[in-house]
Amino acid sequence: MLIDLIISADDIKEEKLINKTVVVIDMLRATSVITTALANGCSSVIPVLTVEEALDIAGDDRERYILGGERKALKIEGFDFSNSPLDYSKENVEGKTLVITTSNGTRAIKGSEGAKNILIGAMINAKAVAEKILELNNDVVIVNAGTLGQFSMDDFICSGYIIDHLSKSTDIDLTDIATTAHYVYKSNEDIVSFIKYAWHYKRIIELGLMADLEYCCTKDCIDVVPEYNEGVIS
Ligand code: 3SL
Ligand code: MG
Repeated sequence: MLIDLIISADDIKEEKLINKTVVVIDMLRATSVITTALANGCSSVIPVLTVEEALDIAGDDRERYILGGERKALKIEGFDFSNSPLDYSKENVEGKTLVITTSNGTRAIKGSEGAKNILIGAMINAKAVAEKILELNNDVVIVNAGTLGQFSMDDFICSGYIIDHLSKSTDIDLTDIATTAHYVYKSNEDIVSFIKYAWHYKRIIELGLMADLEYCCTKDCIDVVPEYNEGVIS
């Protein structure tokens, strides 16, 4: 099994994804939100690129649809919830369809559409993602959402953690960048010692969202692996 890694949504090259299992990671915070919502009984998640698309899909049916996401890490006007995974409690999401738009995460998901399978990964479901990858037994490209087209330390170390799980269960071949992600994780198993230097981590601290950070950095607390298929994550 060969594992490669792409460092941001802007760096996705379609030809690298063909016939591959892709894992999209935006641990701060979009893929943590999606995983949490589905674990709490949300029926499905529709990722979209723009606020207008989200509003169009929900239309007047705000019983069936909830709108979530962010711009500049803040809740979008007229939306139900922000991009905090803690908003997506059972009480808020059960039986609803979440339409979500975020700055990086949903772009990375849509940008991965040429792949064979698209899994949604984060620290909170990393072990379950690794198990699903083993079951699919295919070459893997880990797509980091990154931050505004740039490399993001948080997504990178999360990739290293998933690779670490895989390395304990099967023979893996790693590209140099995937080896580096694994090395970074092995050198910082508590992860916060590394992530605390990330630009986006500091932004979330500035916003006072410490509880989000603590939650998003929790390892393997959810065993749901969301999968994106023809526009819908379930
Ligand atoms: O970029 C994204 O998709 C978001 O997860 C960013 S934020 O953490 O909500 O700012
Ligand atoms: Mg992010």
